[in-house]
Amino acid sequence: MSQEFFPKIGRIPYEGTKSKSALAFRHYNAEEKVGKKTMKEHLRFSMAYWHAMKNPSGDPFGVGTRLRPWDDGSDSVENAKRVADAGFEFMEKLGLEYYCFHDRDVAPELGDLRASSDALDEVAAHLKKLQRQHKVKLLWGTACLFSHPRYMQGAATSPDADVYAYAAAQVKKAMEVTHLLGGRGYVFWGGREGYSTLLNTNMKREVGNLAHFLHMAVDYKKKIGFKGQFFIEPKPREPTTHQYDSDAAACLNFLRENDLLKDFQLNIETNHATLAMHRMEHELTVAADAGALGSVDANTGDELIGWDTDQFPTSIYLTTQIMWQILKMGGFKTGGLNFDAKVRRDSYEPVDLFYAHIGGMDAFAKGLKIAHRILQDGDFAKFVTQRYASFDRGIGKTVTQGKATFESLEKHALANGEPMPGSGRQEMLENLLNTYLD
Ligand code: XLS
Ligand code: NI
Ligand code: NI
Repeated sequence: MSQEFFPKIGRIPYEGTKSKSALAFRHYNAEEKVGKKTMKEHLRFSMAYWHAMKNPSGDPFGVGTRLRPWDDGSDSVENAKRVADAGFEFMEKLGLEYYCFHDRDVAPELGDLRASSDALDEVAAHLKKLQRQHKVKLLWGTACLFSHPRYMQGAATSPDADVYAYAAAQVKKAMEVTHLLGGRGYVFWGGREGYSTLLNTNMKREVGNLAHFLHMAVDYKKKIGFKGQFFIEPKPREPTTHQYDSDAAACLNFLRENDLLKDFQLNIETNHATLAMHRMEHELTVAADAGALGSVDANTGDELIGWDTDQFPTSIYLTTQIMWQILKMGGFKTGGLNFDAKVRRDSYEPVDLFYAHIGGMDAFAKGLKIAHRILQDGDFAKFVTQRYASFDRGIGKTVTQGKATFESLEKHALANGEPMPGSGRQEMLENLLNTYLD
């Protein structure tokens, strides 16, 4: 290592729950087994390059506050490489095995497309070297199709064909780089894919163009032999008022309608679920039930603020529910837990980045252990099976098998008098869940 960016901080050790150190894990013990896999294999933690390395912590009312001695703010490739050096030192010290990036996080956007792509190639070669040196892998790559003014009215849903072409060129390059770096996946998040007023919008045309765009991406993926998984990341609004990928169900519908479901899974983010007025476990379940739960952007929102505050997840209740769904579907295959989260604006020192990730990793490690026990015990599964048992026998079974008719059900209803379902027992089940958190 030529230059050290976090000289006062060593590798973060696991010290167990008795530890009083703020720079140690209390639950995350990478090699410890939970069931058949190690914690590291279950959790597949990833650093979000844009938040950890590049975000200056500005807000709509104030400038950035963060001290980021690794970034001189210039557009040089030299600077981009130095930021990467800091990032990989950071990941190695935390034991983060994966990272995710947008093209414009890792390399500068320059005066024209050719120059930007060349810069990206140069930085990618450096990233490849760093991945080997630090034993870090790329979870997913993506293209930033939302910052530059050209994308103010959308990228793959822009009303302007030249902008659309530019976006395609950018995605093509970002896919090539993701492929070069052995990315496990590639994400499409459509922050500007949507509209703010129907007075100027042809929604059908925009959504149709988006479908064409994704089909071209699938074709190109095959052409270059990229084996990573494609993900769509739902979000209902912010920055755009009405985003087309508004929640898991809307994404699944779009994918099915456009014959794309076999090529895409979903990357579900907690704070986006909140903005869609769903609980995270709802979004995970909708995706998993369709066989399309791929990856998770691990963060959380503020209960009092209605936007994407991207906070680090520290609630064990939340991480338990997330890991419960992940274990239920048999664990991550290509996805992982990407900390799409940022430290608060007032947490401006580099060490705060460590505290934040340690907290998130520990919360998920604990959530994993609890979820594993819940599934082992099987009490919840037993309750739910029982609750629907009437569909496994008698008249219910004819419904399940698709053999019932309105006539047969009417006959049953007439013969059986007033029905009454069993208690839902919500409070008893909430109490039971709390016993696992003790
Ligand atoms: C923004 C999104 C974004 C994606 C990647 O809200 O979460 O960060 O994860 O483009
Ligand atoms: Ni995200
Ligand atoms: Ni987000």
